[in-house]
Amino acid sequence: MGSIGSKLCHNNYRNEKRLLMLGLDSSGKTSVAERISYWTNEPVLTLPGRDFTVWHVKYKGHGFTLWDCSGGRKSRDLWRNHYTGTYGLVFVVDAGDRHRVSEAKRVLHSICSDREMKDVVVLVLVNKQDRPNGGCAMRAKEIEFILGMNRLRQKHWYIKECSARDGRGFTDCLLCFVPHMSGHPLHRSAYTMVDTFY
Ligand SMILES: Nc1nc2c(ncn2[C@@H]2O[C@H](COP(=O)(O)OP(=O)(O)O)[C@@H](O)[C@H]2O)c(=O)[nH]1
Ligand SMILES: [Mg+2]
Repeated sequence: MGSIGSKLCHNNYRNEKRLLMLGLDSSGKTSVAERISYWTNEPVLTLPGRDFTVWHVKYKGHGFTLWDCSGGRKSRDLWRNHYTGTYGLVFVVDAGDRHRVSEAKRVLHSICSDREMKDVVVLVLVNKQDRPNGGCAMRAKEIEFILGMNRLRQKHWYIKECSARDGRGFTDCLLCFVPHMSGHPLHRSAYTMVDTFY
């Protein structure tokens, strides 16, 4: 990790849990980060950069740093610089992009097979639910199957439908990252449940 990143993580915001927001380019990561920071209030944008942008958000008394990383092929090589010490992975998928969903699967499994990531809590956001796309936007259950979520070695993973455009699905989307909440069965069902607006 670069020196600015190190300072950010280890000095000023030592108690905050790092959430890495990853996924293919144009899946909606930046739009999702903006939605989450808007929804949690008190967002502070600390470090806008070319390869990643860091947001600080507070939720249920816990502080999180949300790292919105670029998803282009070249940028993906940089992701692993941020793996060590990561608490959670927010993996964003474009629900309308059937052509690249197998690429998304490869990328997700490659991230999750890194040993620095073996204990992270994984949240897959199936974004762009507002886009009918000929009526074939993929739903959470289908994505769960296509991505092979049950083959991840992470103990705690969740999947949630959302739309960064109209805001649906963001209520309590960070709940799984609240310590002592991950792994809770009721909590899991809240994520697989299809959310209505806001
Ligand atoms: N219809 C729709 N478009 C979205 C949604 N989220 C993001 N987009 C659009 O998808 C494109 C890529 O979004 P962006 O957040 O930049 O993706 P990133 O490359 O993953 O950071 C932009 O044109 C966004 O306006 C969504 O929920 N619905
Ligand atoms: Mg972006």
